[in-house]
Amino acid sequence: MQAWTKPDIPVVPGPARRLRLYDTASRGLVEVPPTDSATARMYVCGITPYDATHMGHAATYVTFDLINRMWRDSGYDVHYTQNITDVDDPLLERATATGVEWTELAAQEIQLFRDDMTALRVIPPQHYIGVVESIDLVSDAVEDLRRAGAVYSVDGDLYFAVKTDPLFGGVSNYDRETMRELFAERGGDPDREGKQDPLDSLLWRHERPGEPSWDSGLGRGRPGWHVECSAIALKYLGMTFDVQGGGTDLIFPHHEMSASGAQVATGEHPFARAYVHQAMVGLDGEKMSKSKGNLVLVSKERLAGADPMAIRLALLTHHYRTDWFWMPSDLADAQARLDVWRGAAGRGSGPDGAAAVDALRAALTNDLDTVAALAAVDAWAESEGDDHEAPALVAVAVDALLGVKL
Ligand code: 5CA
Ligand code: ZN
Repeated sequence: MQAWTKPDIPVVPGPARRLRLYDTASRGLVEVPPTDSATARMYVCGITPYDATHMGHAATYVTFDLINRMWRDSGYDVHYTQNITDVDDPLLERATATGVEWTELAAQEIQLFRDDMTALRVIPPQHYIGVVESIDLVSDAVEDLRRAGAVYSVDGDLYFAVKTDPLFGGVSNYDRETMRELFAERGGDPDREGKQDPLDSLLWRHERPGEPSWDSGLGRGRPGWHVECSAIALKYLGMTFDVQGGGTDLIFPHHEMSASGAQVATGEHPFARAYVHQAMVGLDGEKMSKSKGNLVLVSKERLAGADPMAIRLALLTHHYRTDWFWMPSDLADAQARLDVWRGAAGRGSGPDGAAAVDALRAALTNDLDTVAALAAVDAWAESEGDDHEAPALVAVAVDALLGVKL
């Protein structure tokens, strides 16, 4: 699938710093990629295209964009893959409810997402991969699991037996009770009769009347959710890539299951060196979600005249590991900050530019501390100085590292 337009990414003078990120699996900070690697590999779970990009999605993709930018600043060759869940229950349900062809709905929403990402200056993945274009890849991945003895059938639907992975549970660290609850909440079927373990997850859904399906060696049907991400990540990045990313709502079951499936299929581990999760953005006291409909949409704000750079700055105001609620005043506050920064970047001189850039790098490489990063730029913008190169230098760093074009 075609991704979107790549923004210009200027090179920032001065020494880069090594990025440390919080890893959900080991519950601590890790440095990725390893020091002897020239490449950095990242997989971020993409959208299910049945509604427009909301601020929660945007926060997620901007967070992983910062990782991409910090790695590039360090000179890594970044390999970035993102999927699109362009066939799944919620998409099919929405298409039926609104009387739109499911393929049409997906195509529209994917295009809107591309436009939003372009406006927000998010660097596109090299591999932007839909499930519909990956049916053979996914069915081959299920075959690999079958050869590993990890697959069984319930009335023609194929399931992954979690007991075949001795490391199952190692991504989320949740206890079984929590896993069961979250599994039921997030698309799983713990109570289905005939399963060997309530947590076993669907790999291949046998064809149903009125649903799209494809021929495969597994019989006619369509892929389950988790195996799509393990199959796409393994093909385009390979095992033991650096960062597996998404929102905290994907920790379990999605990232747990994708990692397990890949580990059992390959006999290797870990799936990813770090599992990085964006906290939830909400509205009016609840998680922003397409199913609840409590959305602030990037495209709507853009149409209403919001500067995409102010939207991006509003998202960066919060640390990615803190849940937060979108407030009506957020955009105006971000616009005011952007105006101050733009004014400061347009001056003839300012305080020490190299020091400001180093403060920015120090904050961002410290587990993407955007709160400290924004404070560093504020402090620079609000003071006077006689460094004539500083305004241009800081503008370049804010563009390359924060993705905010002044
Ligand atoms: N297609 C799957 C992943 S394979 C999916 O979760 N799609 S999604 O459209 O529901 O979400 C897209 C991305 O946005 C995911 O990484 C998800 O974790 C993240 N996300 C969804 N809602 C929020 C929210 N309210 N706050 C922050 N991130 C969110
Ligand atoms: Zn995914």
